[in-house]
Amino acid sequence: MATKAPKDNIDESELAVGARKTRAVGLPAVINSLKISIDQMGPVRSAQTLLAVNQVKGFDCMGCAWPEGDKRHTAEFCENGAKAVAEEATRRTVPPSFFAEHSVEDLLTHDDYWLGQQGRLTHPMLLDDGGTHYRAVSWDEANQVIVDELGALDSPDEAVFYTSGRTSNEAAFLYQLMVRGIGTNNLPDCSNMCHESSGSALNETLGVGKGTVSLLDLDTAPLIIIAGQNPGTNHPRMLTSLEKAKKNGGAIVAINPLPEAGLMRFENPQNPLGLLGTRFGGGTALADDFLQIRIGGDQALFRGLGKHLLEREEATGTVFDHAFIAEHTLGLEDYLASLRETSWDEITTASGISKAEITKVGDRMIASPGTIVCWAMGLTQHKHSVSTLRDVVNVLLLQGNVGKPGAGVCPVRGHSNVQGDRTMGIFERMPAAFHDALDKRFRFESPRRHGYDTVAAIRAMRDGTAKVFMGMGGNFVRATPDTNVTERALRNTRLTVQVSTKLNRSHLVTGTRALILPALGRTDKDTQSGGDQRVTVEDSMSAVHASTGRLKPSSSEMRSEIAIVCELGDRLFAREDSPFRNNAPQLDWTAAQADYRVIRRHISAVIPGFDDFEDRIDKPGGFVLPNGPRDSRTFTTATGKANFTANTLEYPQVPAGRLILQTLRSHDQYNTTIYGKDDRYRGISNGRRVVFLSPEDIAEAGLDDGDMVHLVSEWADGVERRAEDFRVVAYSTPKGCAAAYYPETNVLVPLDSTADISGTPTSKSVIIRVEKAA
Ligand SMILES: Nc1nc2c(c(=O)[nH]1)N[C@H]1C(S)=C(S)[C@@H](COP(=O)(O)OP(=O)(O)OC[C@H]3O[C@@H](n4cnc5c(=O)[nH]c(N)nc54)[C@H](O)[C@@H]3O)O[C@H]1N2
Ligand SMILES: Nc1nc2c(c(=O)[nH]1)N[C@H]1C(S)=C(S)[C@@H](COP(=O)(O)OP(=O)(O)OC[C@H]3O[C@@H](n4cnc5c(=O)[nH]c(N)nc54)[C@H](O)[C@@H]3O)O[C@H]1N2
Ligand SMILES: [Mo]
Repeated sequence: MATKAPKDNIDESELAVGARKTRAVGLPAVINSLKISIDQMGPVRSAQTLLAVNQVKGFDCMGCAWPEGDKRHTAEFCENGAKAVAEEATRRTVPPSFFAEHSVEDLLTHDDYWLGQQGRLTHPMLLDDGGTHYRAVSWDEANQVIVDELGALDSPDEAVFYTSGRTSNEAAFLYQLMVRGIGTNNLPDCSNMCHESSGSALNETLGVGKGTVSLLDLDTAPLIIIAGQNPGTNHPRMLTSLEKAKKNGGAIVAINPLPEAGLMRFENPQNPLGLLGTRFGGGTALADDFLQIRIGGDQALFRGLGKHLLEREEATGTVFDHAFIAEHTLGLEDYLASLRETSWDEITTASGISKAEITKVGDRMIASPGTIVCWAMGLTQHKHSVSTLRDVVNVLLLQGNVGKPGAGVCPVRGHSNVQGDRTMGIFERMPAAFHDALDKRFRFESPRRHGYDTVAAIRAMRDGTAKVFMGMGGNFVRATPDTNVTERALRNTRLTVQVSTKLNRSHLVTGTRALILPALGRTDKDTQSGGDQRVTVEDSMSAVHASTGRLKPSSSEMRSEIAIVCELGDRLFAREDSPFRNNAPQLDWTAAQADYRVIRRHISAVIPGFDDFEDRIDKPGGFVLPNGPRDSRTFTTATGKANFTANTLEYPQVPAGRLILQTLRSHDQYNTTIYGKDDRYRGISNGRRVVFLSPEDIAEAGLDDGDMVHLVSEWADGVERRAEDFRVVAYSTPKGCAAAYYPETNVLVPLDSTADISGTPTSKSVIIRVEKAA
């Protein structure tokens, strides 16, 4: 079957470009979220659902991983959380009749927006070998297909099991157990494309792959540096914390190539003055300093901050926290040598930021009793992301900014349970201690060879060494890099299985056979034979709490992710004819499905920090997992100390006439789910195929604002990757630095262009040239 670009059905003739906004939230946000909610759910269901978001007895918002405060507002959600909820709780459905009407080939001509708008998946659907349409099947038949294909593999490593970060702790725990029971660690996840670089850098330097701050630290921080993150769109509830920090006298520094509205000024819709703010020009000014950095220049910038701290320390002797350094760290001298070797010239060239601006921020750090650095994809999706983040940690360690109030590292997570999924063992290379505990509890031998991460999984499918793909949520084909290569890779498999809530392109780019398994989401009531169930999630600050859905599912054929895994587990391991009976994990899958408390007891036994799990999630707000650096300045690294590191300074080298492109999110999307075609804060409406360029670059390329262009990515393998028909938008971004939306531009990200050590695709640094469309 030929791959038709979904572009065929895209009409962007109404695309309009208006003024960029200089502030976030306020009244338009409330109106926009209500409109989308009522369109999708109707007024009654909207009120029912939105009032239960993030409430103690309600469900956890699947919009992002930002934590909830102790005192909850009646409406503890944000515009984009409301959109995420509406997207899931929609009354629209995609029943079997829909698939009878639309062939797969027909569906392939529609874009992500159209596909997502069709509604919730309601029945297990099978695409037969050579079939043109999906047809409804029973759960029994669907499971049999999976069991047969897995049973027929020459090695369990020929199967790949992806996870997206919405999966609950309970589902994730059983899913990894099932996969390891089959005999493989091929557990790639969305984290491989997201915060893997953070985990790599933090584990090595601090001994935990997670953040070391609490919400209280953030609210009371004297200085917050936010690098490579757009909280106004992607973590709107973080703005409430930033507003509190400002009111408490804290300062904020934003480091970003773009002047993102949410970093500049905030009007809180949960505060009456915030609502009025839009009309009266009020709200809270957020960033005290905005450093408009070149894409990929952050390592140099943090090197500059370290260099300034060193120079002031040498002059005054009062900058470093000598007691902390002596007691808790190793490697200072090598790091200081790397600072001395780096010239200010190189720092300013690489970052595009003047020495005066850098030293001003450095002086803020020197004057501040504590500093928090927050970051997201702008720091993690570059070739040199791990060394960039090591240099972030270095600067913080100089002043002992870990494990004291108002200080620390804050990698701001994406998916609402991506951090919890990792805690539960969704990782292709878990440490030996985890395997030991798992093996002991379930009396089997889990495989110890490392599995594939996301990029390795694509290579294996492309090369024919992986033959079965299963996705627990997510939209693998659209989220991953090098779209054409990835599509070929999936088409090369024997079976693709997608456990999903909504229709997406991963259901259409399939193996020889394909299954869609319709799952319950966070908002749905989950009733099993043991009664109504709740699940748990872990937020960005390591707080674990319960989530209970309340809406009646749109179809009785939908199943919880846990039920799906348990049923499969039972078939794979526990029956007379089960293909993986030898060395099967000893678990009563049926009992686990009936009552999720059983699963939580297993989790308590295997994973540290989950003692008295059930009791502790009865408490409002749940409980916080132990964190050595935060709680007691304990660093369980290889050396037993927090490690300074000496890194080679890197930054993107862009050939003449070329630009560096970052691929980012609009305000109306959730990763590959497109809620609408506006990007309000950046002034875009009714379209997504835009490329933001600096006025200087537009002039140099002989283009005009509004021209249509093709984006061509150039990479070491000599392959030209093209994304066509984008409209040029003149925008405030450093010269040489372009921006366009993901996932339309994933086709430009080469599969083999990955971050050193973490393997994350370099989605924020793609070298391109811009061709004027004929
Ligand atoms: N509404 C909504 N919420 C979401 C998501 C969503 O799609 N929609 N996605 C969720 C997920 S999975 C994630 S991971 C997070 C993502 O949250 P973000 O990381 O905020 O998402 P991006 O849109 O990728 O934005 C990256 C930011 O980094 C900046 N940037 C790009 N390159 C550089 C650089 O080299 N240096 C610096 N300093 N900055 C740079 C960009 O200008 C942009 O502001 O959000 C989560 N929340
Ligand atoms: N170019 C570029 N590529 C990127 C990025 C980038 O910035 N630039 N960002 C990367 C990042 S940070 C991430 S996290 C990945 C995201 O990658 P994914 O997590 O794979 O993608 P999503 O778009 O979040 O997945 C959406 C789909 O998940 C399903 N879904 C939603 N809720 C549920 C649920 O509760 N259960 C189940 N079973 N299914 C559900 C729906 O069917 C929906 O279509 O993309 C990465 N790709
Ligand atoms: Mo993410």
